[in-house]
Amino acid sequence: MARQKPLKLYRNIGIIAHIDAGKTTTTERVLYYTGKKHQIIDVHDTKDGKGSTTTDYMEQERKRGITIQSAAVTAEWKGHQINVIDTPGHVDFTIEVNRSLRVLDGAVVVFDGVAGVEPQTETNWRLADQYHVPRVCYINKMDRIGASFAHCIKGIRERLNAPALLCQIPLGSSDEFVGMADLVANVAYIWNSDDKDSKWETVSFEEAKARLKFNSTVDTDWVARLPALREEMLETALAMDDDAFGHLIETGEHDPEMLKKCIRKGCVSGQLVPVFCGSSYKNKGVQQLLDAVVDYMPYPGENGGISIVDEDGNVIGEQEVKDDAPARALAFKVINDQFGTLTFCRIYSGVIKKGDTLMNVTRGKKERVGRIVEVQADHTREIDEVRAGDICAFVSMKDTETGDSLSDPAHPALLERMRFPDPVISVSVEPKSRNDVDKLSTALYKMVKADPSLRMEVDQETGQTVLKGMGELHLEITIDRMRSELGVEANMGKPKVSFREAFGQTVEHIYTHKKQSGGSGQFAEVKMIFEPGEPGSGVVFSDEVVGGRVPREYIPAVEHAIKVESRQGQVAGYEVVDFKARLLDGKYHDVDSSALAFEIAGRACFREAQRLSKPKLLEPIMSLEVVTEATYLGDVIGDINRRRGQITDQGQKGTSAFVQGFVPLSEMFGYINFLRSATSGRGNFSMIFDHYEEVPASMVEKLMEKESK
Ligand SMILES: Nc1nc2c(ncn2[C@@H]2O[C@H](COP(=O)(O)OP(=O)(O)OP(=O)(O)O)[C@@H](O)[C@H]2O)c(=O)[nH]1
Ligand SMILES: [Mg+2]
Repeated sequence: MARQKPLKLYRNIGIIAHIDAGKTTTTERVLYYTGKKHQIIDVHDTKDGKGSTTTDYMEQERKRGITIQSAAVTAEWKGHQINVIDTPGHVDFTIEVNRSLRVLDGAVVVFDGVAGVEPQTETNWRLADQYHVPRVCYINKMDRIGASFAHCIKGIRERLNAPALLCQIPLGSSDEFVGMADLVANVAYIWNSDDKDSKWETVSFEEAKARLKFNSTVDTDWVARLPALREEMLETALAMDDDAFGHLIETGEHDPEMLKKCIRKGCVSGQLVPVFCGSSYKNKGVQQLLDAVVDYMPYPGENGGISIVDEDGNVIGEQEVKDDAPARALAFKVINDQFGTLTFCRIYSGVIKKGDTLMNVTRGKKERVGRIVEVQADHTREIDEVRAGDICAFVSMKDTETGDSLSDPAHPALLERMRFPDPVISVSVEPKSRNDVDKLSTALYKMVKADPSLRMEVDQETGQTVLKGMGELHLEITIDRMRSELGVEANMGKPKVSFREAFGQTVEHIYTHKKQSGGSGQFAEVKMIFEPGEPGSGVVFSDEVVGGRVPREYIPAVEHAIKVESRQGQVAGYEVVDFKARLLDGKYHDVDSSALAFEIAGRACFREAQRLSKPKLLEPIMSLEVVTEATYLGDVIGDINRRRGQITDQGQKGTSAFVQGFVPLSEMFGYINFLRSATSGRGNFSMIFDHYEEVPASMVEKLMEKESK
């Protein structure tokens, strides 16, 4: 079968933002206006069980009115196929944004018109930077009291450091919000009702100025400045093309098609970030936003292909996005439920048909493509083939995990890998009933396989199963989903911080393992240097033995010993991170040496060396932002200081006050309760993992005592 739609008519986009900015509400409008859906469900209605939005269909999402998993939907707009992924804004589910951005070609970043740039907007923005994803901004909720376009733009320019290009200007705000001026088309759109089917009127700037009378002088001023703002936009946009810019300067004129081309060029290359506005809830601006997606967001491959890497992650080539090439795909999400496994993939090149065999290059295993489905939130539709640029799911793949590369077995290639965040918090998990012990570990294994930001471990001392994740909500939801999706009930212990350990200084150490009991003995000696590494450098082992003083065959045993032993450090049994272990020298015995003897020597050498290195205990430090009324700010700041926090900024945000800073996670459990009572319920906070820092020596004992309770 030939390609149904040219690649140029595809858009794969993500909707990303801080929690509650209105991503799901906007996605719901996209489905309605593109004719995919005949009614709109609002997020806040879903709690009463009246139905659910298309993308927040999971039980836990409906109950809480938040998005937890990213969900994909497809819509048609002006002859284009738009694949949209609605992502969660809550920090605990960042992995969902991470993996979506990895495979998408563009993103619509949604802002709450009152709050402007919020912490998770910043985190998601940085992720999009990392993956070079072109963006447009959509200032939503312009109908809310306190909405300020100027405040949002300031945040986009200053906090996100983004080259914002104002393509629209709101007409009014809060209950006076009636539409927007389109600086590109040089006209204004005015709605006279909030109804989802109401049409807008298109008028000139002069008419808009004559007709609209606002109570707010700020809003009136925006309308007065429209011609000047348009000039500014023209100059910035046309500067993307020397000829077009020269023509504008000489004649004061421009070609409207050329203008759109320039904005598109700037947007796709990341030199410009076009800005739009509206109120999804009041049904204003979503159709215009869809036009912007078609006009300015890249089609698959327009922004370059996908990097091909070697086993160490070094880029060794690029695969263009086209059908006429070996099949190459990246698995970005795996869902396991009672019905089986769905492996979501983005196809970068080639054509993959039902019944084909692919190579999982990451794991060196072949996978058969049984069935292929197109996913619409919680529905699937069978299809026969997929092509470059498509996003689909393969049914019942066996070994493929998130981040794996699949390719034509005759032309294997590894695609650039995804990076996953480290979990910072852990809980012990126990089955509710004794009979469920086996069922629990199988279920946990499935949850961990589906979510790369979750880890499962068995505590070597207590035998307890420990689940690690991004935050309290993440772990709670995981346990709850295990109940609703896999039918396994479990109890969760108190959440604990994932501390870490590190070498305090470089240590050289020799350990001799010698045992003579009866028959054959054991003998191994290792001389090693342990050096603390940069944060994030991981555990590196280097074999520097010369002259066979430790025979080749025993070296892997020493390396293995270090990897295993470093999982439980000498300060308090936490994982030891970021160090280099250099095996310099050693001794062996022809008869008594063995891999086991060298492993024992390696482990003991590590333990003694870490103890001698003045080891450090590290704790996760969170970046915190609290938004509340100015009167409560003093109390909030005092409390942050008491929690060993450090204030980095404070000020005014719209009508509210805010404070930002760093606080150790171990001091932050149950913070929501404090904030509620300290601010009479008028405070909000968000907290994101920032970095690990050494626990002050005076605190180590106190913290460990608290932990063991
Ligand atoms: N006034 C107003 N409220 C809105 C608008 N858009 C969304 N909301 C409301 O804001 C709340 C959050 O909306 P969602 O669409 O769930 O936000 P989200 O960005 O998907 O949130 P998460 O997925 O949980 O991060 C809901 O109560 C919406 O009804 C808007 O344009 N104006
Ligand atoms: Mg949502």
